[in-house]
Amino acid sequence: AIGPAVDEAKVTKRPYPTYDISTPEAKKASFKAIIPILIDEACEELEQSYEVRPDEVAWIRKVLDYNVTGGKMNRGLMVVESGILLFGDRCTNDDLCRFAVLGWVIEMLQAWLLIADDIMDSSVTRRGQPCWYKKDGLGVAAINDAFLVEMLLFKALRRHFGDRPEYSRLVDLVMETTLQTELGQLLDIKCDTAPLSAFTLDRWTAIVKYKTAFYSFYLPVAMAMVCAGIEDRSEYDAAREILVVMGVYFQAQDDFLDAFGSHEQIGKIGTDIQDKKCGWLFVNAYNGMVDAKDKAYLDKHYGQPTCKVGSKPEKAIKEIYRKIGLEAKYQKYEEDSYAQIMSLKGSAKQVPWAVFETFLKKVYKRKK
Ligand code: GPP
Ligand code: MG
Ligand code: MG
Ligand code: MG
Repeated sequence: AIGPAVDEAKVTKRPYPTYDISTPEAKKASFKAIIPILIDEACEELEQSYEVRPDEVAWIRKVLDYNVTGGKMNRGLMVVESGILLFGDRCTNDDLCRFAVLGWVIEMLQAWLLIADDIMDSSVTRRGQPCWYKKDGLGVAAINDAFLVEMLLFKALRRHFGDRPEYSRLVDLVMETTLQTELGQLLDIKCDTAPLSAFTLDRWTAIVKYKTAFYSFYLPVAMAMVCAGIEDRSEYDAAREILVVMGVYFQAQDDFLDAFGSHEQIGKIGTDIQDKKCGWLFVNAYNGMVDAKDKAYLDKHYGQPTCKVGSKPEKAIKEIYRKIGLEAKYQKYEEDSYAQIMSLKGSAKQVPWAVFETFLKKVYKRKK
């Protein structure tokens, strides 16, 4: 389909490579082999249809190289895993490559969200290197790069799915999921001006369900379900219920690791205490675990200018977290989440349980 805005006939789609899924290593390598193709196609299209000059094309290539690759790729790989399990024997090489394209579409979504999130959170490092906005003093100009990656994700989707029946559903799914994520982010950043008394477990759950669970867990599986032609609303509802529990658990891990993970392992320096985040650790500590003295300390310092990363009050707050036994509470929470997820086995009829099990295996008790 040729849109009214630009002449897309000029853009050639690269042929798909052979996608080897015979071993876990081959699966990962095959997935990784798709992103250079998408980046090349994007750069070619920008040059040919949008008159983007060589220097700016090179810039956009750098934005994509720096921000889209280098993550754990859990979300992207899960589209392929789900697709393989849903398609079974009818899965062709082209199907596999298309699942991988969708996987990279999520990784691109993640890339632009993280560029923006790191600005909002005043973070310094990501994936073991400077956050994009911190690189070479880029600063707020990084916002436009985030927007560009967002729109290039839709170009990749259009290029690879534009003539397919599932195209409009995929676009709708990505847009809805982006809105959900932004609404979660809104709740997250509004904590900045909210009183600590508003930091309840309910608020935390609402934040993380929206800012993380939908795009990280529901989206990869739902994309594969759309490709498989699943039409029943109830199937999407059942899958969503399971995947949201997993996503909420995943963000609890992220919040835990923000304070207790090593920088080397998580590739970033935690900013939640400095940023006054409504995180899992704070919410649990503040609501019922701390005594009056520690509560007063949190009231005085949590998210205050006295509490920058590496400062004494920031360290003291982590010490309070340790002292009151939050680590044990977190381990209990891990076990409970696992049990809750397992109790939902069988609720989705057309999606094999192996899809959820594979996802759970990738994240359960993770340390990075
Ligand atoms: C993770 O929160 C949430 C996101 C990355 C969603 C961002 C949404 C936007 C609309 C920009 P986090 O800040 O705890 O993640 P991290 O610890 O990786 O910085
Ligand atoms: Mg952040
Ligand atoms: Mg954030
Ligand atoms: Mg975090």
